[in-house]
Amino acid sequence: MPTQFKDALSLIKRSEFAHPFLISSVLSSEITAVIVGFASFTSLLPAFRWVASQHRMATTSSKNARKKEVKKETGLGLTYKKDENFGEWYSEVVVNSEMIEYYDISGCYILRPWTMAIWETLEAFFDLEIKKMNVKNAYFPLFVTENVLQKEKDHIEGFAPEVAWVTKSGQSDLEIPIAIRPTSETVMYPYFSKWIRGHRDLPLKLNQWCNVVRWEFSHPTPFIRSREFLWQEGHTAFATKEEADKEVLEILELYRRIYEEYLAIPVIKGKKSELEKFAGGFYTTSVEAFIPNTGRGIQGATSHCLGQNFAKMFEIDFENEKGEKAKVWQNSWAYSTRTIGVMVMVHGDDKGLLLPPKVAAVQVIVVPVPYKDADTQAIFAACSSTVQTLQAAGFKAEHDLRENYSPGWKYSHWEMKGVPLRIEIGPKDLANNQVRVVRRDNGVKADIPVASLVEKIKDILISIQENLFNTAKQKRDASVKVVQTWDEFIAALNDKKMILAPWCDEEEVEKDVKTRTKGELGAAKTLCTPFDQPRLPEGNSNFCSSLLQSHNFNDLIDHFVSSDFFYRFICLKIFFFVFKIF
Ligand code: 86X
Repeated sequence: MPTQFKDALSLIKRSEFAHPFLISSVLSSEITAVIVGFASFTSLLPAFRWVASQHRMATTSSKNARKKEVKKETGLGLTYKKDENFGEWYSEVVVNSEMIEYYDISGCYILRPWTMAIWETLEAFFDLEIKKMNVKNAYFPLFVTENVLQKEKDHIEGFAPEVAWVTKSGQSDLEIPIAIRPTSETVMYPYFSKWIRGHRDLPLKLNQWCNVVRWEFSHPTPFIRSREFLWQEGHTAFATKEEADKEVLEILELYRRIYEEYLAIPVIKGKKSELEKFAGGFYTTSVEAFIPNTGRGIQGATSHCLGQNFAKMFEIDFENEKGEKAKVWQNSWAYSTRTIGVMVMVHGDDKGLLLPPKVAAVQVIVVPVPYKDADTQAIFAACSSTVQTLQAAGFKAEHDLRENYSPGWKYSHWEMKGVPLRIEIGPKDLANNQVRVVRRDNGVKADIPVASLVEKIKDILISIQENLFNTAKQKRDASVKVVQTWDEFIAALNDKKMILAPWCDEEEVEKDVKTRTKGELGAAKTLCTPFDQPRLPEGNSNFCSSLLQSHNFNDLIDHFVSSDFFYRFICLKIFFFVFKIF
């Protein structure tokens, strides 16, 4: 391992989701198929009971262990700190905030209501927007036969070990095993071929909200890498390349809005390199986010132009206006529940989850603070009327009137769950006709007159949403390093930076960077060529040659110097970004 990576690696080793791209081949030969059996419900009952009892045993013993641990620490808080043990912190936050419950199949997680509320908010936004674009929802089957799946051999080949198969029904083998969809190109496109005849059948724009299964072998992480996940997959067909190109960017803009406007996470829009694009497609665009704690970029969502590759394989032809036979131009695009994992990682802190108001299931939690001799009933009534006023004004407000928990316990509980704003109502507030508000993002407290409740709460929630985005952007921007030489590149990589590096768009250079940065846990890879290219400093004509010289690409320099140059971003072990020089 190159010594310059020792530091970075020690950081990575402590982080649980850091391994992924690196050890993917280690286990892949062990299991190549998943067997799922069907059986009648009654014959399965004893098995269900057994699973249930095992599960109770497991959760009870781990609960006891956890109780002890937590007690030792803060009473109700987290055992791990975000900056000290990011991987453990993440697992603890998603569970303690009641987003995720672990399941007895590795890589599969229960998405609890606190998670699903966020997913549904994103879904409602995206679904409305694509309907404005005249995309229609459909639903295609979960299963696909081997024949159909293999139809598109080239792109399936690399993915084959991830495909899960159903091979049995009860005790008997199925005549032909059927695969569970890892993505739906092969499921849908035979029907695109059937449904598209003439130019009047175009464009065909379908989307489906569904689950997919990819039996990954690298370290599973809730939301970020799970074996079953939820997504939307859009699949569209056009008569012309121009229409397809336009849609790719329209969808990418919706993905940017999901991250920036809803999840308060800054992303970089750009184009994937040939090496990193979806192999079956023509070109791939993406939004890329950054996780400061790991120093890694993470692909947020992708919008592909498939060109006519799939049209050739699946014979998706149409008669154009001139009466000639032509092939359609296709796109596909997806975002998944990974969005939620990125949100947890970017905004969460040592108190737990931190939800942007726009996606929070509860935006305002109202907690009564009854002192000994106070009029508890009046305080409870004030809490109820506060909730009513806020709900009537369109806010997601709830109260926590449970009498068996102290106000302090409730504060920690709702902080752990990431509720952006807390309202406390005690005797003094009642007397002054005010409420006390406490922000989850910065802990700032204020007293608000009941008369101006709605406007004030609105302003504060907007301010929290903005603050989360600005804070995340500051951290992201501070993690971007523009490099000029290979030495700077390596230094920045070890410093957990996302790197903006010049690149000539040559695959050899990209592969060479991968080889040179390879350690036990992986290598740097390109993230994208950002569409927004930075203004370059004056007199940078040596920029690329400097990188290339120290890179031992002397033989290529003449060629590169005479061709277009690009700036690229490179990020710790995994990514580089590309900036084009004009
Ligand atoms: C790539 C490509 C594409 C539609 C999208 O990114 C947007 C929505 N699909 C997905 N991909 C695979 O094609 C794939 C195929 C198999 Cl068989 C697999 F097991 C895993 C896969 N993972 C990704």
